[in-house]
Amino acid sequence: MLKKLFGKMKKNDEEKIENSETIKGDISSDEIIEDISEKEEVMQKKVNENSDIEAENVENTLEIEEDETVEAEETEKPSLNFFSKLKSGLTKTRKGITEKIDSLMKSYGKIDEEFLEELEEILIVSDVGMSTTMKIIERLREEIKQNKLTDTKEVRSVLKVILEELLTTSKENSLNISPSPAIMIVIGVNGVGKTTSIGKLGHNIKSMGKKVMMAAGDTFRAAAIDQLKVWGDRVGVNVIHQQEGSDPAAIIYDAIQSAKARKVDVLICDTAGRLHNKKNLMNELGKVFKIVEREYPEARKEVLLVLDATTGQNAIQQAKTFKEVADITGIVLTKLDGTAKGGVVLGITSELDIPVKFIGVGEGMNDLQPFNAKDFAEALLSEN
Ligand SMILES: Nc1nc2c(ncn2[C@@H]2O[C@H](COP(=O)(O)OP(=O)(O)O)[C@@H](O)[C@H]2O)c(=O)[nH]1
Ligand SMILES: [Mg+2]
Repeated sequence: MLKKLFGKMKKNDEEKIENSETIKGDISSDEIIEDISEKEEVMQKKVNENSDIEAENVENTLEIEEDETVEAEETEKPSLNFFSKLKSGLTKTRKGITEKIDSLMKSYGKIDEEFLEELEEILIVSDVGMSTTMKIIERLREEIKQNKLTDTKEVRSVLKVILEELLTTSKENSLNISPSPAIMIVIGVNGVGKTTSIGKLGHNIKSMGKKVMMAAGDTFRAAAIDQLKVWGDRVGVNVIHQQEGSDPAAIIYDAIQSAKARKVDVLICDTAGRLHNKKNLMNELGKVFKIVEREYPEARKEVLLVLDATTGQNAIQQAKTFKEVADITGIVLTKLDGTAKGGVVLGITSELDIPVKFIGVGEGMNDLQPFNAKDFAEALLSEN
């Protein structure tokens, strides 16, 4: 379904979260969000230029936006095919890894110790991570020995296979949402791209012919609720929301009842990333998971952790923390288009054994791709 990818839609300017929150206490001591926490949060509330969102904000009642009022409005033009889109989304990472490997191959010709050391360095610098880099080099040495490789040109195809192996986890990397109903809880620290990914996922799943509903479980700020509503309008999906400051678990409860009544196939729930420490995180998410277990035992469950690729190794730290408090079924790795640190995908899959299910390669509704290990390795290492 995503094979049919269209051109980028124009960048949404209704709300730009430049930065994110700091998680304090246990989590910050792990320097989880070092990069993003240093910045101030800048919100540009342009959402309500020609809408009545302000008025809606003060209402206490549960609101549901009707399908008919929310037909997708963006016009999209067909453009690159799936694979070239993946490659172009990875441009910066490819520059960091592929181009360096290319010139390394050219300057060496023959495989020797020095060549392998330089290759190791390229991988580490590209945020693949130390232990994963070691695994790759070790596997490469085995292959070189076994197949008696001597020419550096032969390394590329061997490396592709090794990367593909590493990117393949023991777990399923397609979404577990069929048969209906299904519920998806989307978690992650602030600013990583949860709400945006929910919008894209909603669009994606809706285009599979399923009935989708979203729940605005990040109640910390009105702007976060509005942002999801804007996405709901854009992709033509109902959004269950309450006012700012409401209990997230109560919204998920309402959303589940509504999803049942309306025979929704997939309910996608946003959550707040503004959780001050591990205990808090556990409490907040724990309440949500409890409601889901109690109210929707028949639903298939996906717990998707959203990670921002631009944070490199910090993303792995975040994943480790969230893994302690939630049974994560998959990762959505965002902003791969904006970083040369795409190598972090390798670290995530090999160190955590959690499958990356989707990657974000832009801000538009079509800029979310299902992750495929073979395509990714190919896109990363193919020439030009
Ligand atoms: N370039 C790029 N930007 C993204 C991507 N995913 C999200 N963003 C942007 O990241 C910012 C934060 O996203 P948001 O969904 O609000 O994060 P949340 O706080 O986790 O809900 C927004 O400006 C998004 O447009 C992506 O894949 N690529
Ligand atoms: Mg959000």
